[in-house]
Amino acid sequence: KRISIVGVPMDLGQSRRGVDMGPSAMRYADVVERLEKLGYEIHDTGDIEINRIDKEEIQNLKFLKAVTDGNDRLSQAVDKVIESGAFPLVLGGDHSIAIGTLAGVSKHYKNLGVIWYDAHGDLNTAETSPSGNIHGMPLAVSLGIGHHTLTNIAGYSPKVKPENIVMIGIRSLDEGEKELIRQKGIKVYTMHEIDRLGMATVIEETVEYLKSRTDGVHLSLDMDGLDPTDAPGVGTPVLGGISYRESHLAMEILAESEIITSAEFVEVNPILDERNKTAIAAVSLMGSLLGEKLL
Ligand code: DIR
Ligand code: MN
Ligand code: MN
Ligand code: MN
Repeated sequence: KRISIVGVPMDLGQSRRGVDMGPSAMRYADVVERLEKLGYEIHDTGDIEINRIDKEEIQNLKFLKAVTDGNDRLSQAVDKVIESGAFPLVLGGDHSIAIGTLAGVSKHYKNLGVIWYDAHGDLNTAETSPSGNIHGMPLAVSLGIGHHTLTNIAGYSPKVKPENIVMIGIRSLDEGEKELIRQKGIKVYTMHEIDRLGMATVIEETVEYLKSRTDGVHLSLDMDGLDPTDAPGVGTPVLGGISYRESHLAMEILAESEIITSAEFVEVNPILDERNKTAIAAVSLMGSLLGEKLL
């Protein structure tokens, strides 16, 4: 089995500089060595080129051109990885890069499933966004909702159907995002359901739900889905999140299920971190997702 790592040093989708160093921080936390130990052949393809083209904001979309341009390159890189037969593992970078990852992945599946592990919904548009930050928009864009330069990356839209999405760890939503979730009937496990049902049940239900209706599942894991005590190195922390242990359990059950066909780990910001704790946690979760076991 082969894994191709794609680094995306993107920090223009949000307002805290430094998340562009996320891929370096995860490499420094030995992502390659850790996954090699599991018996995979690892190919680190290096980083996607990100160019800061524009400074000004276009219609409440900050750095639209630069984000579009980088995601366009990312989608081509991910597409190539899948064509080569390897598992794509994308290292962010802010969450705006999910636009490019999903554009590269989704064309290879008739019914791609997406697990969105995040404190936030990332379902804003230029019209509903309080910030103009594109990292708050990638799931909407992938549904075909948003600025056409973003929705049309890789030349097709939408990349995912609302009924093929499961959101986990959600605890911060803007009004427009709440409306979109209700209108599209997207399946959501907020922190309330995680507390009430327990993570094991949440993930078992998620697997059951996606297994029957999809032919591949992408995991998009925003490290701010975790509680800030376990993942302090993120730009938009929200109290009351998923613990390190619950996250490991989630990854282990996903590994057993064998439904995951691509993954990305985003929003690791080493400038805001404590001794690379968040990158180390991310790499540890990748280990569990890809089959690591104690015994
Ligand atoms: C907020 C924050 N909903 C926004 N979003 C974040 O700017 O759209 N997403 N932090 O990860
Ligand atoms: Mn292709
Ligand atoms: Mn996010
Ligand atoms: Mn988030």
